[in-house]
Amino acid sequence: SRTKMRFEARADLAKAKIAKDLFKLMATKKTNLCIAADVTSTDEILKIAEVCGPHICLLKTHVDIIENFNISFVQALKSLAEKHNFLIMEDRKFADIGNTTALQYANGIYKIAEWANLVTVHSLPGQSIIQGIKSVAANVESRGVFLLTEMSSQGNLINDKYKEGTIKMATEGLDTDFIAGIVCQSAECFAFPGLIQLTPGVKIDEGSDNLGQRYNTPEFVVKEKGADIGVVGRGILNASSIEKAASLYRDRLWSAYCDRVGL
Ligand code: 5FU
Repeated sequence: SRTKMRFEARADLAKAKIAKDLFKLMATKKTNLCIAADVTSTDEILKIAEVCGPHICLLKTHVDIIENFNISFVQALKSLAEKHNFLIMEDRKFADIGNTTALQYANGIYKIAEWANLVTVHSLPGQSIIQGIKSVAANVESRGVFLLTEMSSQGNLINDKYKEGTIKMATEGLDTDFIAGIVCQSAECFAFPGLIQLTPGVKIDEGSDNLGQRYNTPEFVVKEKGADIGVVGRGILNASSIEKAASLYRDRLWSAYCDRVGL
């Protein structure tokens, strides 16, 4: 099964160039930690990127929570991504028709297409949402999307039929060369080894928050649930030292991956 394969071998099977690059980056840098930089000032995000950069494969943003967004922030974040060798994902969870999504991706204040290597997308509107994003991606080789087939939140409405349709879109659709992976909670979601499983809801102290978020440990999500990349937000951001916490999560997630593939 895909969960027993090493990232290097899976890179060869990936259809999206950006997925190949991310698999290789993880294998070389020895990290499968994605930090969710959910803070509201550009300074705080840049500090997270500088301090945690050496430990992560991916930095995930919610750009619309930033209070003082500006273009020099984007330049600074891009240079830190280059310096520390990580990719940037904007967790926008697009969910509109292709034309509107294309405008939201490339235009407005944020111009996400210019700086985010990866974006998250709901499959709800159908194939046209992927086509819309792809149509305005300047360089298709350095861009890609993750489709959601499961959410970590309590009581979400995604059912089996929706999941199956989404996986079909990711593996048999028109734009498989632009789909890097799947955001989900379990290995059963898909079988194709060329897609990357990104799993949020990761915390050393399991449990939940008071707004429906549910957490599992790094070992559980990687070994039992097939996560290739674990997303950690508050588990790191609320620690007294974010640098130490990032290092700890990195070690726990990477050791779990090594155990899983027999490294
Ligand atoms: F698609 C999903 C999902 O199913 N659950 C999530 O929690 C995305 N997320 C994101 O991961 C969410 O928007 C946060 O940015 C992050 C989790 O942050 P936490 O602080 O670790 O709970």
